[in-house]
Amino acid sequence: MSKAALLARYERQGYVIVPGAVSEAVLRPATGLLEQAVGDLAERLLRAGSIADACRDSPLLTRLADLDPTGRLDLPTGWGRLARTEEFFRIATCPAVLDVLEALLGPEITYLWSFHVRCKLPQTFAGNRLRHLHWHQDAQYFNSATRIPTHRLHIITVWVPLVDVDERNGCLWVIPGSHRWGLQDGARDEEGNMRSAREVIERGTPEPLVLRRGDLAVFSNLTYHCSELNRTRTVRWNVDLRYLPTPATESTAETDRLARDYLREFGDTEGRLRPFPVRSADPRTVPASWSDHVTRYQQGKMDP
Ligand SMILES: O=C(O)CCC(=O)C(=O)O
Repeated sequence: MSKAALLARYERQGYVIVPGAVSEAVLRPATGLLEQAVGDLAERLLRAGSIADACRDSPLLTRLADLDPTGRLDLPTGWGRLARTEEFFRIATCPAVLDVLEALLGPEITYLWSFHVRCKLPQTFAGNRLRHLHWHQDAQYFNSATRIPTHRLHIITVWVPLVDVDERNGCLWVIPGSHRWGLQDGARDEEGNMRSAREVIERGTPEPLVLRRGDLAVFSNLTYHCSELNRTRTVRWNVDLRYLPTPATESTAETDRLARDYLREFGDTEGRLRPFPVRSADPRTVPASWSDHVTRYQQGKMDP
């Protein structure tokens, strides 16, 4: 699809799907890291006597679920620390992702360290915070975490499936056109997940984002989305990443001013995880590699 067609579709729907955007060469190292992390967890649980079998032959798609056939353990659903690694950095900065973002955000793009590496466990699992994520706008999260009215900024989420996803294993759903409704009221529920104050599905027709590994789902901070139960025995793995246009330093435009405040505040709250440019007409501002990024933007304070 041309850049203009991508932008037109995104502006109409509030989201786009980009099939086959990310190659195995980019995805494979990150998946390998996850396999290793799940393997380490399995060995720890085995040593602690919490499980009977480390399921060493199980693939990433099922291993966590296989470890705990009765779903009684409180297995982790967030693996975000892994995102602070070269393997996941390569997904966040891969040209295929940035080309899509350039079509939607323009040529100056900043990566926000607002990322998740998530697994949605089968619905029967205890302590599964990702079991059912209710309808929300990402701006509802950003606004509740900062003083800045971030819904006036254009922040994009890139949702990268690491396994094929559909209605059975808890894919994302979106409400096309909901990005034009403006910011809606919402609050965190008892599990810390955002929930909208009003029933939103009456206002639109939800669509499932059926994706294969390598595809991308890209949506705005105002687009309503949710994910439902994983009704399979497999584990739904994904990464989600966030970006915004880099504000012009000298500009007095309101969005540039808000974005500068937001980035300053974001940097303060996250400390080590300072947002950084991933694409620019001035390539000197963009880290050329993971180690360049660590040196220039993490000030040597990386301690995942
Ligand atoms: O991955 C999910 O199930 C939900 C993700 C989500 O809400 C997000 O990426 O903003």
